[in-house]
Amino acid sequence: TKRDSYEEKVEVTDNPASAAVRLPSAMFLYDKLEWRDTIKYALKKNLQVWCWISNARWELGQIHTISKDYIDIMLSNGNVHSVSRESILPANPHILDGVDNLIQLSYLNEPAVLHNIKYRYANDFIYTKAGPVLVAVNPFKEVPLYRRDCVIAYKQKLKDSPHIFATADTAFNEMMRDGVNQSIIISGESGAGKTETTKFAMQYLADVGGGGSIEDEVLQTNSILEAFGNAKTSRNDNSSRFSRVVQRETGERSYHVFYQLCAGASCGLKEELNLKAAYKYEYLKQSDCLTIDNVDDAKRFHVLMEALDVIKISKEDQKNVFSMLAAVLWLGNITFSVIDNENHVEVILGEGVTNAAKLMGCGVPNVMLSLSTRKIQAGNDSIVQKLTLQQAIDTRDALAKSIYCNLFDWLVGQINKSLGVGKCCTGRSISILDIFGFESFNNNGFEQFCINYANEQLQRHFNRHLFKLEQEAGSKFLGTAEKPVTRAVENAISILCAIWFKLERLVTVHEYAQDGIDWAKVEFLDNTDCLNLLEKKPLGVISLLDEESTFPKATDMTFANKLKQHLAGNHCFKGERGGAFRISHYVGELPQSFANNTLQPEKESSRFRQSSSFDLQKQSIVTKFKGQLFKLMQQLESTTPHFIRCIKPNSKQLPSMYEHDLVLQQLRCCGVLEVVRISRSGYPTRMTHQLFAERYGFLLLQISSSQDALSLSVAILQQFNVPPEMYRIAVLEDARNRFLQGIVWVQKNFRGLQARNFYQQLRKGAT
Ligand code: AD9
Ligand code: MG
Repeated sequence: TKRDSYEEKVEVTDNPASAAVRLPSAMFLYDKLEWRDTIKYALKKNLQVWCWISNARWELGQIHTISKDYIDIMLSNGNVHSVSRESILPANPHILDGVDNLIQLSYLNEPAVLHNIKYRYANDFIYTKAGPVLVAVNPFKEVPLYRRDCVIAYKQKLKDSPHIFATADTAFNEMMRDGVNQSIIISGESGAGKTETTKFAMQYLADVGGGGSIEDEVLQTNSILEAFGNAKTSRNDNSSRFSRVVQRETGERSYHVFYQLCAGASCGLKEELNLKAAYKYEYLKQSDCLTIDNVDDAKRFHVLMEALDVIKISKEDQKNVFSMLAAVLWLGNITFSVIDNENHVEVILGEGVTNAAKLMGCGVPNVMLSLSTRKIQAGNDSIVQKLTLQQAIDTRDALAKSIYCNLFDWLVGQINKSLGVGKCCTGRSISILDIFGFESFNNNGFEQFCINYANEQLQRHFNRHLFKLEQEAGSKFLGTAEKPVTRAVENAISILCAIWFKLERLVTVHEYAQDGIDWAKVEFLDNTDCLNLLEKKPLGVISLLDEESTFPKATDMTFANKLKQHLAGNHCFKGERGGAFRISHYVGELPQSFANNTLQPEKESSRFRQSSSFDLQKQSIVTKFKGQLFKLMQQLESTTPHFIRCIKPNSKQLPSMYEHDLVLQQLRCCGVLEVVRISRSGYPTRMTHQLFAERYGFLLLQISSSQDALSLSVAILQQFNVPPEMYRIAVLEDARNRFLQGIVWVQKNFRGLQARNFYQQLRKGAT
């Protein structure tokens, strides 16, 4: 490309130290200087300067000339555009194309980040670090990154490029070294690759953690969890889902296991369960989608049965599991007839109710009564009330969901029992959380409400961990001059980590002060107000939803009015517009539709709770969800987190396709850009004096008499008015090298206590 050919042409002859330099390196420095002066300087030196120009989408251009108000940019097609200074952003030099970690970019702007991720993705490097966060772009094809040799390479530290194995390895080592539980938190939107990433993390951990039969068992659990927990949606053929047993969008499927059972059960099993083909069941046929391309449900059923064997679920229990699945399917075929002009109903006696009753082990009359009436407690008496058609349908569906939910919980319990969870000798763990990211569709219902609420909590965890801890460590360091690293460092490796840690903190704090970015600015990331809006008692969205769902006459509009009345004061509540209320989430304003959506699931569940016949669910869905989320957050708080953000490169689920806007929106959604900005303020560019002098020496206006690399470097920095603190990094780099050499020397010559004494001395020396 043009840039390549340009670089070939650059020859720098006015400084011997720069003989090897072939790059328009002025760009490296010009974000530290007045931009126009820098460009002028570079142009005077005949250097080409590249920038991003906002032209429908970001396009790379070359700065041609610069006048008082405009800058002329030449695009790749040769056209020259006159633009204002504000509409361009600096581009990174070619040498930084595809860096491993985004913090290494000299210019950190959206087009630069997008370009870097795209560049790597095009070369099948689907992983990139964004400071401490791992970004994983879904390749939508098989990539040769997960073979056993790759596991071994990471295990033996022969490789350290960004990879899910590297992250899993770090978690494992930190658990072993510090004795602290770890968590790997994987988020991203539907189809971004969270579950696949989870499986690769499990593959790696199962290998380092033991291998052999445990590994097999752990990996087999995936087919069980996926059969019962995953379904085809419009965004992902194998989407991890919940609550879709009774209803879903056209073109989507219910949980895989139902279709697998119908397709793969033996003749004997089919007879026992009175099982029919999938299209005979209302719950399955309603969405007009019974199969998935390239997926053989019958074959998957056999894989599932093998996995159930591996985790030692007895044949009898397996049959009970299948009976419950068949019971759910038959429940869906139960119909009602209206018996009076108040719309009260009776269950129609047909194969639906007889089969469901048989499979559930109940009498047919009992089931018929339970689905068409409810008992209400009035003082000491209980009154039996007939249900209307809608109430009866809701009760039937709620029972089906509840059976499925209990079955799923039971299975998870069995899996844990079989894997001996909790019986591990050290009692330490690595938790992997595979969780949907923020979602916003045209029509955001109750499901999106819960998803976005969970993400808001996770975002707080993320912010707290990355920003607040950074801030605390920084102020401690500044305030007391005490070393931020207090943990006793036992071996050479952790001493090394400690020094790096200190280095990061030191520079971070300095940078913030230097650039006038006070910590308060980072506070805008704080999402406490949004969480208050959602969960404050008694006047938060959740409490109000809870309350409203118990009123039989409540409608979406009464709920809307209640929200308006009580929440108008919170700036995250954006009021009602077009049949939706809006919540200002961490990632922006997201509409929350009313229409039969938000209130409806709660009303359904409330009715179900009031019915004494099936007293399976005691809490409202949202309260239960809140409780589960609270527990999850508590569990996460006690771990060292490792964050992975999965990115979907296109919405077509196709390989080699990169949609800029889609990627950008996801990067913004998961706060990657902020993380990089914050992490980058630790100035990650680390170069030896020699390299620095070689790279930038030719920029010196006055040829220095000294040939010593450090003096040359300092002269360059001074010429460009780079503040003196900027090259403290170089001094520490030296200290690091000396220190590393020292460690090697000690390791070669000493052991035990003696070695430890030397390490202490080395540490003091390096400090
Ligand atoms: V959902 O929120 O559960 O709907 P996920 O979990 O984020 O979603 P999933 O892991 O299921 O997405 O990935 C979707 C599909 O992308 C998979 O079925 C694979 O076909 C594909 N994928 C994802 N990651 C990889 C990968 N590392 N290598 C190859 C991948 N294919
Ligand atoms: Mg998933």
